[in-house]
Amino acid sequence: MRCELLLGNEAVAAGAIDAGISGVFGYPGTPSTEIFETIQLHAARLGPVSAGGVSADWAPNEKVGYEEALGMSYAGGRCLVTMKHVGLNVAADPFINSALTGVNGGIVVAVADDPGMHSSQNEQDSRILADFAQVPVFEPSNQQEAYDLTRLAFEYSEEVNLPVVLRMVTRLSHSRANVTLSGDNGEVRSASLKEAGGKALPDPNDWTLVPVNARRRYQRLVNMQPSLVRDSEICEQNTLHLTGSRGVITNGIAYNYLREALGSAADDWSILKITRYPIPVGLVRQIVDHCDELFVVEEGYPHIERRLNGLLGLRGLAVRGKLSHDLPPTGELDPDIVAAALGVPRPAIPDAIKGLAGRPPQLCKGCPHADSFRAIIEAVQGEAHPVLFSDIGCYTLGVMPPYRAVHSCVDMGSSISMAHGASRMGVHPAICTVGDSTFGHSGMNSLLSAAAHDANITVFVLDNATTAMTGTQDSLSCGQRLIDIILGVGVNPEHVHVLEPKPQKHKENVEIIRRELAHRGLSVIIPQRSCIHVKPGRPVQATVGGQCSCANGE
Ligand SMILES: Cc1ncc(C[n+]2csc(CCOP(=O)(O)OP(=O)(O)O)c2C)c(N)n1
Ligand code: SF4
Repeated sequence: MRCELLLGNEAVAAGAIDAGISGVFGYPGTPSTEIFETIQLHAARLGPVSAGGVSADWAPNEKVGYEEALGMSYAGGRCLVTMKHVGLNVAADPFINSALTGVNGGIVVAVADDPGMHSSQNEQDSRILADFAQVPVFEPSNQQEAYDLTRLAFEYSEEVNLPVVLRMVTRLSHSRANVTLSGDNGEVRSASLKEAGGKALPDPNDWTLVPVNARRRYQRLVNMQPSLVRDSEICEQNTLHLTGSRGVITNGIAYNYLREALGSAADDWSILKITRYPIPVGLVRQIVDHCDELFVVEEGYPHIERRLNGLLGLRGLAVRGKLSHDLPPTGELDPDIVAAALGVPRPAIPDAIKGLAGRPPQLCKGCPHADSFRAIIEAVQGEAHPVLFSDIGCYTLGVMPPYRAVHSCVDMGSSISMAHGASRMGVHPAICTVGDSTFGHSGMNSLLSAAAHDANITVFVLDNATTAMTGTQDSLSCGQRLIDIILGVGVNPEHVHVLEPKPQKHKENVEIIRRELAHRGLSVIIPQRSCIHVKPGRPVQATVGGQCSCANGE
């Protein structure tokens, strides 16, 4: 046994290593990223997979990451898949279908939700997608549980032959607490590897989802649901404390807010803490029967509350929560909000954190995107209605003054397809800005379509040689490979240009952009300069057709 001060995300990583994973797969996204990065740090020490180590390479997107994990599971390895909540939308196809195939080596999908949208475009609740896929969810309320539940989730995944979702949220992912690890990484891990190892390949009929197999596998999934509910009811992680006639059903991090709000009065309240799903119906029934007044305090969507209310509500018992407007329907909870809803005195907030000044994000000084935006803005001057579609990355900050050069940001990879759609309505110039990592994530499919139809759009792939926004992880689609992809999907090389976004090159860059805006067809411009936080030595300047296409031929 040893004790370490860990982030929630680091605790998940430690749990996965100790559970004997052979691989971690995923795509960066706040607040999940440190899970993967922590395992990456240990991967070098653990050696190659063939020698009991861990494979830890970022995938180009969450769907690819999930499928790579599924392949490793097929071959008998335990895998952790990491992503932020919206990443699960991208991985939804293999995720939902893997509930039918089942797993061979255990799969745990660590998804970090972002209630309050600290760094996300929405605050969707991953429990809903897991419920949709009909797979179990484990939801830690603290760092120790993050470690313990990750290990347990691998065992349960193999026991029920299903992927298990581990739902994290920002506050848990990014706060630290002491975690007791079950021993020296090496010995616990080898025991887990032994337990997990030696699996025969599965029956191909179970993994080939043609209708005759898929119907059988879906029936298996549906038939399993009552036993999954029973497991939730009898597991020791779902705890029921019955005492007073006022009760609360709560989940994950919200349990901490509840404890803080109630303080020593917590002992007088009946509390059901749900840590494992499907919802433990029997435990819910007990607290409902016991209480005269029932609150549901849950972080995320009113998932449990909706189930309780059903269509008509519980007979004779008003359920108070988000749906009844006792708690706010959006944003994060906190002890103060919970105390107000329960009608108990509010916990005192230390003065030090009151009135902290906000720090709106902005492009770093010297950022290559700033020079790209300056050139684009000048080039479109004189155009009646330029529309500047954009995407998700540091460059989305081009929405702020002085640039105001971002008119849309919806989901990763959307800028090219949206520009393409708008061009079909006659919008000109239809411009889009997309980063190199986002391009590799899903933008390149959109470019394939734009190239096939020679869409009248001007695409800027802003190559800063990294996935900057999430902490400068490697990008799989920068430098020469980026250009090869662009040419490979069929964009006319005459309308592909590499620029150096620098003040000294501003004038010539503006000229090239103007020329391409005048072209009634597809152009791709690649402003290429490393993010200032990328270490020298990462990908070098690349060229179209082996020769730089900048106006001065450099
Ligand atoms: C589906 C999905 N996955 C992950 C993220 C997190 N995320 C936001 S931007 C980004 C990548 C940014 O890299 P790039 O496009 O190269 O732009 P840069 O930040 O380097 O300018 C990622 C991974 C997200 N918002 N949505
Ligand atoms: S991290 Fe890099 S890409 Fe992002 S704003 Fe700063 S310099 Fe620009």
